[in-house]
Amino acid sequence: MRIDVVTIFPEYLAPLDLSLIGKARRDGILDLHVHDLRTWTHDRHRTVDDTPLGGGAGMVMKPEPWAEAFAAVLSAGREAQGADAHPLIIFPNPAGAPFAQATAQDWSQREWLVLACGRYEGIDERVYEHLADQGHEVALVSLGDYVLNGGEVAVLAITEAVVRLIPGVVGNAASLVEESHSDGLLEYPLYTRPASWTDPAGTVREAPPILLSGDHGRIAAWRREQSRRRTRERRPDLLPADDEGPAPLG
Ligand code: J9T
Repeated sequence: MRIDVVTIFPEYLAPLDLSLIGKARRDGILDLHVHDLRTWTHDRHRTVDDTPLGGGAGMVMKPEPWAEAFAAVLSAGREAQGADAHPLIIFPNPAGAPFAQATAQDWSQREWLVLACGRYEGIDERVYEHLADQGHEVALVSLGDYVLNGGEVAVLAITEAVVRLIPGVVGNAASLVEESHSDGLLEYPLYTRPASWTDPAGTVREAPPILLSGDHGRIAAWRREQSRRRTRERRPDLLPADDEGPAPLG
């Protein structure tokens, strides 16, 4: 997979050299290019923003550097990926559609993603219109209902969520199937040795005995019930509307 990131803070993306993502790059699974938007400014101050037309607080990112950036990045990408390569152009934005595990699954199968980091109040709307007019697929996605100072942190999160799903990036494929959100429920509680642990306050804490029983059928049923209970308590919005909860006793 090729990923291009356009930002005014290329150093913000330095963590993408680390851990599993860094290894995917060194292994040739991920071809990542980070670009400084200011490359495509032409004034002495390398200006990327201006005041909002119509008035209001803050600054808006100017369309010209973005249009030039996309022309250059898309043409370099086509050179590398082949003339018929089609990028998905992604703008992290608090007003976007929710980014979820299903989105990550979908995007992990694409050949080429271009991630564009907005700063200030946002990017001039005509940039999106222009890209769509050029026939590009454009997606605005939100990580949740809160505001960040810029798209960079969202790009780190999106890149990690997507790249770890590419075959060969996470060693144990089964761990991708079992984790939270992969089956629409939250993950069950996890335990490791020692089975009996005395915490620093002196309290003895036992792992659930069923996990030591060796009965894989009962363990699977217990975990499923724990997942359902946890999801009901913390994220009822993830459960089907007709979910009844545990059967009453007696
Ligand atoms: C500037 O970008 C944001 O503030 C942002 C991006 C993606 N998701 C959010 N919830 C916020």
